[in-house]
Amino acid sequence: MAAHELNFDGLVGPTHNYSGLSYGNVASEENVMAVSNPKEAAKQGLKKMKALQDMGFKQGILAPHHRPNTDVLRSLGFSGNDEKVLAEVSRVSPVLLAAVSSASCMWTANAVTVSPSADTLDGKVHFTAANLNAKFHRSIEHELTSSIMKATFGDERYFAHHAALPSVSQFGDEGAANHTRFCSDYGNEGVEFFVYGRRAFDEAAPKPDKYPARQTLEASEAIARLHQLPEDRVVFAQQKPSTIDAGVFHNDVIAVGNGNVLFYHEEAFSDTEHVLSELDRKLKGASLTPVKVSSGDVTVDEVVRSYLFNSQLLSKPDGSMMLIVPTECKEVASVSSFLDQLVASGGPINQVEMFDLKQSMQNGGGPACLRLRVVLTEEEQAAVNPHVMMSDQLFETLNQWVDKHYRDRLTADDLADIALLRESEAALDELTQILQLGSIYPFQK
Ligand code: SUG
Repeated sequence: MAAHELNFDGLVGPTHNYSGLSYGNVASEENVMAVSNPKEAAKQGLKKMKALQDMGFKQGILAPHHRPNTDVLRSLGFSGNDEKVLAEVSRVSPVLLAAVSSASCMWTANAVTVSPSADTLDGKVHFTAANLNAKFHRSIEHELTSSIMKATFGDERYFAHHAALPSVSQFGDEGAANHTRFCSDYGNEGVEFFVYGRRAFDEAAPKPDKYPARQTLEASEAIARLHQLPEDRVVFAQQKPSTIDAGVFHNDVIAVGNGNVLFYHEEAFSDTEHVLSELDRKLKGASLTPVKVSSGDVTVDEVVRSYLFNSQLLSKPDGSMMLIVPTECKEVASVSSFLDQLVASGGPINQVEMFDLKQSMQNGGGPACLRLRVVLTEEEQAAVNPHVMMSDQLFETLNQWVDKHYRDRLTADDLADIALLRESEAALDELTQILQLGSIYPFQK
């Protein structure tokens, strides 16, 4: 059955800030306390979405979460009205205030794992919300993420939604950032590739020494079971632990795949030869086309600085592929010349487009972090909430909405400002009407 890939980008929320909350994510740590610009961040994201839509790709939008989340603070013992809770938490624990204020849900590659209907035994599209339990500020995302998913993909005839896995580190799950699907054509049965950082129930198994491995094999296996993926459509592989220690906190910072192409760095996986042959064997109707980058061309350190692999690899109508990369790729000389060679090489990737996503990049989120890929048949597409799909009109409306509600400067001190919380609520209330999401936020109930 004919199917397409749709990209759903996270709209950056009004509290976007730099709080250094993600140990192991180099950009997040380096930019702690930098002044953020939420208005610019939201507009940079919208610009990428619109450009892709203009190029003929199908583009959707996922709404931001309400922040600061004072209910989470109440669950931690802060009491009273919002003003009182904010004043108290900023006095006793600014880091907690930062955590409940993060706009991190913008990185929708981490929101859920999605399996298209061609891969699943019951023929439905399956979604599992990621528990994101490696970082407190992200662990508070999954409940609302599930509501937003259900408001977007609501028709139970086509879509099956699973709650996040148990919120313990043994089932640490970071969503689609460690999941890639290969196929001969989007509508055909594919092979789903799960990359994990460690085995949770085997203390002797290899794992990174310095930084946390956020995704476990046990979590990936549970998702494959929930999504009813037969063994011959699944490959599990370990990310090389040394790359996690070098700042590659998700597989999507060192590899990206689309169709039958895997664009990867030679240091990405623990056992590359085995990974490539298993993917090739399980991929039906096509052979795997690996596009390797060696350390001699680009070092792992340069990978982390440029976010070369945190790119979107998109199929063009003629079957060739385009790579959407952040402008940081231009600033790292080896990466820039590698990309020139890649386009000239006659391989499957023959076009590179750069986008300025600096506001998100300074928190370690590139083009691929900002989007969730959902492969849908035409019938399934018709069942998606049409009001979240990008259009010329929606682009205009959302830019005006950002202009009306967003600040262009935010520091750590501003997070305690009750006016910021009220501005954010007003913005999101209006957004639920624009995107026709219903009353998804607790402050609307
Ligand atoms: O989880 N950064 C995010 C970036 C997520 C990137 N996603 C993918 N690679 N798919 C994270 O580390 C930083 C927030 C701060 O420091 O304020 C942050 O959460």
